[in-house]
Amino acid sequence: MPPSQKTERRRIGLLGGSFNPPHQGHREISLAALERLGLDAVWWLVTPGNPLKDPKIYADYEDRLRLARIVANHPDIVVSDFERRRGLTYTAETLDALQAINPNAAFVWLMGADGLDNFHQWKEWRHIAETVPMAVFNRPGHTDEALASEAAKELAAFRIDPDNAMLLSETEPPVWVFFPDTENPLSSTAIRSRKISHSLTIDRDDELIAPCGALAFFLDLNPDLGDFRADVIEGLSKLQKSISPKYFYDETGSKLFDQITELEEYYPTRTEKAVFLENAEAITAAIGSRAAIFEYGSGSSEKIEWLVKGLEEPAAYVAMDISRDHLLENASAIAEVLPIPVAAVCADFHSPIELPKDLLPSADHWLGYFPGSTIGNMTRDAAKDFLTRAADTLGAGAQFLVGFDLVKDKAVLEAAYNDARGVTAAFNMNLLRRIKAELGARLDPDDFEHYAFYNEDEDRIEMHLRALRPTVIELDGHEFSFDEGETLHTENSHKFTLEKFEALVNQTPWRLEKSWADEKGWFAACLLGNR
Ligand code: SAH
Ligand code: AVI
Repeated sequence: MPPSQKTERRRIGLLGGSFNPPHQGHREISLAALERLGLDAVWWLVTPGNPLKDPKIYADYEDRLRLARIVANHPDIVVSDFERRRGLTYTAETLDALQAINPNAAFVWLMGADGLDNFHQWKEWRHIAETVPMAVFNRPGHTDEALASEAAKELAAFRIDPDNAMLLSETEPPVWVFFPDTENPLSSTAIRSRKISHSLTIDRDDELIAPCGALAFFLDLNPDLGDFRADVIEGLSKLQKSISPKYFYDETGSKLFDQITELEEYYPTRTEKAVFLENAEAITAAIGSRAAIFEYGSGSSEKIEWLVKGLEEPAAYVAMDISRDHLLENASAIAEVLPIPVAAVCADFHSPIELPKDLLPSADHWLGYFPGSTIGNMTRDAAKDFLTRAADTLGAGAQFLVGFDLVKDKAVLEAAYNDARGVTAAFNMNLLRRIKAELGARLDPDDFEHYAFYNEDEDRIEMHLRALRPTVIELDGHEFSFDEGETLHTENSHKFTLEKFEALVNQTPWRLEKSWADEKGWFAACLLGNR
């Protein structure tokens, strides 16, 4: 084939591995490969399981893929599940399959130097070396071992100088290059075995902590795995059928909530924004310098910029939410914008959370941040427990900035939860869609309607799904029957007076330091101190 045609082939680097977890080291190797080998793209081949490793240590494959996409965070890095789709375990077979279906691609196999150490144990390693050019990138402490490894010695005659690396992808294998200057201190093994200080013991197999794209770290406490089914069955078995509002927030629900915040009728978001912006100076002055912010239920992280901008030397922002993909997407995006380290924690705020202190630069104190009146979605007892747990999480000397909705005219309240465009109804009905799609329940969403009203005795908006006619939800052999008009209670949204909020706070380790509200007295923000 003439050289001109050859250079038109797409040059693709292949980085194989379990990506358990993916980390900056994978990204560094890929970026170095793109630049030094003149590649068009790097494909990360996420292997379902490495036959040389114990299968029990693997995080869920979907989680590894998802996290890899976030960590890669680059238009020329493609995360691929090719090996899973093809049922392939060995690199030699994967390369044959890839070349067969991509005859016009010039593949290069990429490896960290640690990979070269035991390369001679890979199945058909000589076949691999004869099939594709290889590029090996130095990792700390591996230079000597890597170049002294059996495979390196046997292939020594085929090693080219890094100065000629641009030619590698077009050179007939066996051929390889070693880059001695691409060290990166992280490896998946080191991250998995790392104990995060005395304050955070990672002792459950399913917890995962990793540097993650633009994020300083991502801590996944796997909050919702497996509970949805049990919670739905338990909730539907009650006399007043009910389900926790935390199940609203899958990807669709989170997006619908974002739409709710922009509705004409839904006054809380814009009123809270006005309270924050009009009192920004007083609020940030009362918080003081070098606070590390921990936002509960951060959603789209829409309410953080004014705070970081106003605070004196803010130390870090940690976004926490139960909705994993939405959290990762939004925390990663805000990390590109904020001038401070940003991290993410996927957790249920009804469970204890310990913060990985040694992964953040030293901060003077934690500032809990809980805007949006999400605290109103908890019962009074749950709110009390939540505040008590938060005092524990954030530690002595912490502060807590909480936004909450105030009691007001019933018509204004009810309109906010019965918008004309039906977005709130869709948000409510999304729960039925989830129960049907994810749990395989038999139900007809058309048998239900959105129903929201203000319960004056309890100072709360209640949202329900009301049966329009007698109907049944079948799930796992259970039959949950609804009479006409019977409801599934899906959410409470409590409204407070300042006095009642302070009385609640006084039952917890927090004390009210300051409060602010808008002119109409529709929405308030309180700064609490943990003394
Ligand atoms: N703070 C944002 C979003 C509020 S919506 C704002 O003020 O606009 C409520 C958020 O809380 C959602 O992002 C939802 O995913 C999250 N959430 C709900 N229940 C949760 C739980 N039990 N644990 C953690 N996050 C939860
Ligand atoms: C997140 N939370 C404070 C919202 C609220 O107003 O209770 C959720 C919501 N439910 C219906 N509309 C908005």
